[in-house]
Amino acid sequence: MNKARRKFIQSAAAVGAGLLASGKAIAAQQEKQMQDMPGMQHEKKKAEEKPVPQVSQLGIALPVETPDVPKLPWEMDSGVKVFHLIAEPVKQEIFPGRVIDLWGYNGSAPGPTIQVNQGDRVRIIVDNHLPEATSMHWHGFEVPNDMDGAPGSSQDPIAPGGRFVYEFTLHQEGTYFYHSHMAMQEMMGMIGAFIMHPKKAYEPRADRDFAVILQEYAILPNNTVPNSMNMEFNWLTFNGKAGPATTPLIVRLGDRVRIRLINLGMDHHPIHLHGHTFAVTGTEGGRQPRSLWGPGNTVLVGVAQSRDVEFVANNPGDWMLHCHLPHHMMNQMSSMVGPMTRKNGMPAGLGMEEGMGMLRQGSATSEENGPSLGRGMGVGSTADQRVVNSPLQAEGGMQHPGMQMGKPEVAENANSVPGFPQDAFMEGPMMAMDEMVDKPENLGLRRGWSGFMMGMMTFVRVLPPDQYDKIMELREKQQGKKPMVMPGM
Ligand SMILES: [Cu+2]
Repeated sequence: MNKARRKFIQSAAAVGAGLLASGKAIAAQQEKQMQDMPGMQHEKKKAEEKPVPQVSQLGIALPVETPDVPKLPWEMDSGVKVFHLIAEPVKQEIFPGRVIDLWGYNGSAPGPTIQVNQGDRVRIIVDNHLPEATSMHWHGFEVPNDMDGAPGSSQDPIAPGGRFVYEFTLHQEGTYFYHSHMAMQEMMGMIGAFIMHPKKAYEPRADRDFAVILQEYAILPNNTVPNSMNMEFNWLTFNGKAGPATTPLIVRLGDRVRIRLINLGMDHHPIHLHGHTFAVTGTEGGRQPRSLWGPGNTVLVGVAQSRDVEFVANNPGDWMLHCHLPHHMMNQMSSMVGPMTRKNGMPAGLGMEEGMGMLRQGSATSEENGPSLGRGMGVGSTADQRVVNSPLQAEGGMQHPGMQMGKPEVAENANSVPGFPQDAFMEGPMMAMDEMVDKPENLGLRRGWSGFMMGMMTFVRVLPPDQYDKIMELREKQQGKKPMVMPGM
């Protein structure tokens, strides 16, 4: 190993360690590097005044923002951009107070976002700090076979404590991603965005460019480790956060906005945007020809796919952006079991195990089990009784710090109406936690908004310039501070 190379690896290791130790220092370093990136100076200037698009701006890349996910810094080594990724266990707070055990990269799941320019030569050092072997696949990259990261065929798996150095030249452009090529590791969070900016800027030019990674986890109550074998998921995330902990995408009224959606999991996600009509302008294979840009407001992002959507944010307001699968708009979904009542005498399911759908014998629709998967059928069932510490009890009862416990709005005859209450029905004013997820991007949202935002859900906030600038200013001030605090914990 030559001197320069050794020096680099040492500094790269320091960068890796720094990512874990000092978010602030790294943020400053990233800031500098992003400034060096073509287009960043332009981005800075934009905070003061919205520039008129000029021909000279062609060829300038607009950096992509991945809310809640760090950017991966790099170092130059004789014309090669060198990145360092550490595969490791990660404690990820996906929701206030809900810290789960995932596997990711450099302290984050999803891993940090890599941004390069078309034509760049990159070297990516992958260290394995997992207790088992891993391999890194560059999804959709047209690279030499021995750089593909297919364990067993293109390389040996990277042993625990081991390292593999990937190096290739990128001739493609678009929304790509990297991920572990061990299937179960994918289900533990091991993916990150890899944005290749085109040599010649896309037309029409976007003002804001975001990346959102879609993930899902099955975590049983009182567990912190996802069940990677499960086929139904109860925690759905955008960039590693479940609503309302997701960070809204902040845009100026009139901006042209690009959102890059990336999906790697067991489910396909129909992502829907309120109040706007978009076009799908790119896939995991790069930019789509313009002749394919049909109008839409929902895009199905299949497993292993990416979809770029673009629209002009011409409709002011706070607009939901979410997966439209009903179960993916919920948090911690599970069948109703035990004493969780909204009113006296709610028909509950059977025991914990049956209620969770973990059958020991018989089929789910059998005579004995049918009614238990979910809840009982009988109107006025007395299978369950109201308990004094129920969080949903109307007369006050238990209070969670930071949560607004409103009175559940339930009709007097609610229990005599077939279909009430719905399983896992937890939306509403009593679940609001505006203060717990307070951050600049949420400034000015309607009070109680957080009670209706769950799972794969966030806002695209289309703001007038003064409000936009205010949020950006606040965000600048808060940089490096932990945005989410669980009071009393
Ligand atoms: Cu979904």
